Amino acid sequence: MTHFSAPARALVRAVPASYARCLRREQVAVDPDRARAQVDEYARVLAASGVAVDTVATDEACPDACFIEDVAVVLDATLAVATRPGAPSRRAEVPPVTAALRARLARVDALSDDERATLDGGDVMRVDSTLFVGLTERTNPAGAAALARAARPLGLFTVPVPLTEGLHLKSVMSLVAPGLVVVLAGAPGQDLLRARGARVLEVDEPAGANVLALGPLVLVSAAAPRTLARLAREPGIVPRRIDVSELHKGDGALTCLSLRIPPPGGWCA
Ligand code: CIR
Repeated sequence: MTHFSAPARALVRAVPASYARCLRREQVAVDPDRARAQVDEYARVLAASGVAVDTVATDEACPDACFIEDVAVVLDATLAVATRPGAPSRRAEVPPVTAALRARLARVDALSDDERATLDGGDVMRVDSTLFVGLTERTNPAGAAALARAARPLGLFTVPVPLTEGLHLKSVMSLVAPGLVVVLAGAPGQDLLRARGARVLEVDEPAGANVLALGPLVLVSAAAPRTLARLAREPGIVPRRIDVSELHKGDGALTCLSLRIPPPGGWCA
């Protein structure tokens, strides 16, 4: 069985000027330049923590391109699954990222031949040998079932988590460390997490529910100071604050800004 690890590599994608037209549930104004600077800083923090960061060229025709996590699921150091994003406007993001993954992994599989199957990477949360998959506006049961088929040969068990609110599963919960998950208070699925042996830390800040675990170092949004303080009390966790406010306006958070590749024999958040 593979072990939890910091990523060896990460792919990021710069913010296009068209980010001003990104999908978002509240039509607040977004500033692409500010968002770009925040993604650049995010990439610098990953690199400073020892992750080899590669940038996939961005595309002005894809306003949401910086949310690269949604277009693939990296299952281990050898295999990724390219997704079929639930939002049709995001499907053109998939081919260039698939090509970048093909240059770095032995295999990148397509999700499914069934064109009705949709899956966003933001709906997939790995906790040890379980993949929790949000059933949301973006990910449907056929998409979750296709991922389950791809993951089963690796010994990964898939648990669907029906959600009625929140964009993605990882908008309301994310891995902190092996067996430890932060969850937005009141979010569904907590019983499913506990049934699979996970410990749940409830947080009361929406931006605190999406943290990025890079080994003991855990990135926490600057919009979630109470979550940062709570994680600082967890043994073995080193939380670090990072400002992604302009990405929050586009319904994004920390995990969605990169695709992480573990070292051989490892898995990562
Ligand atoms: C979208 O609506 O698809 C983007 N504006 C935000 C995607 C955020 N992705 C993620 O949390 N994994």
